[in-house]
Amino acid sequence: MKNPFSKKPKGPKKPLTVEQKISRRNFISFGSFVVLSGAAYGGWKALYNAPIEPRTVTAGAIKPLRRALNKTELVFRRFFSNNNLVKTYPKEMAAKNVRHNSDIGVGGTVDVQKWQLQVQKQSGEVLNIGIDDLKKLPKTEIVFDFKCVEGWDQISYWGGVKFSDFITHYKLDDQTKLDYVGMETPDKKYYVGIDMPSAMHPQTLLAYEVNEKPLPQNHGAPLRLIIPVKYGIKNLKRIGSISFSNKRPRDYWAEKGYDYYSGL
Ligand SMILES: Nc1nc2c(c(=O)[nH]1)N[C@H]1C(S)=C(S)[C@@H](COP(=O)(O)O)O[C@H]1N2
Ligand SMILES: [Mo]
Repeated sequence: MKNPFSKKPKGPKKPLTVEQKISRRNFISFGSFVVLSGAAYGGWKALYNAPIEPRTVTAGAIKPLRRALNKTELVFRRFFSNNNLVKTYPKEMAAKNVRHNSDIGVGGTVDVQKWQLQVQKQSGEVLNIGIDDLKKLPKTEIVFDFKCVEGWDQISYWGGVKFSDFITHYKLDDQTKLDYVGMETPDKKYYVGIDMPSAMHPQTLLAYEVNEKPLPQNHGAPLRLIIPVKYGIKNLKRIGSISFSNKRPRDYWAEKGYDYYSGL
């Protein structure tokens, strides 16, 4: 029986002419060009139209580009939300000569008695708090391994007021319903944004002492942030102001490409 699928009767293939070959190549390469550009355009469009990330996670980057990092961040957030504590050490293990590193916004000398911490509530109300007022609050101490993203770490000993005690004392509990705390040096040259759970973590301090002595100028006199669940970059020295918001506060190193969350 004759095969209904057979095409033309078999015979010697007619060789293509040069013109036919060229036009066939052109067709193929132009066709591939169209298909590939379509794919590229489609890919670009998919990214372009991709949703911005969920609220509180990273700084409005396009979602697919940040998916892996966000997953890590969310995993660690869950980890920290049950208040896991950073490892602490006996006082004797703390460095006597505490390493000093980087002084953006810590130029000149602060007059500790004139210095005031400016607390900016979201309502616009501002509290001005002197260092002696903060020293009257219950004191908390911590000895932990301070880690800098540049690769060094050092066990150091800090004292001050727990951030969450400070919140309670100044009746700022409503502010902690917001997603972020922002802190800036008095001259606004160094600034950090901290997610609220990390700020409220029981080991986070507004520190005014190192090795049981008032903070020296180069360690951020009279008040600095000690936040053991984060890398050194977030431990802002010489706090001038504290604010609260749902929008990510500006962050010096995040603006330069470092991870905003910067958790350990
Ligand atoms: N105001 C201010 N705070 C800062 C910095 C800075 O440059 N300016 N550097 C940060 C970095 S990168 C680190 S590792 C620690 C270093 O703190 P130390 O000098 O007390 O060791 O401070 C952090 N806080
Ligand atoms: Mo650092």
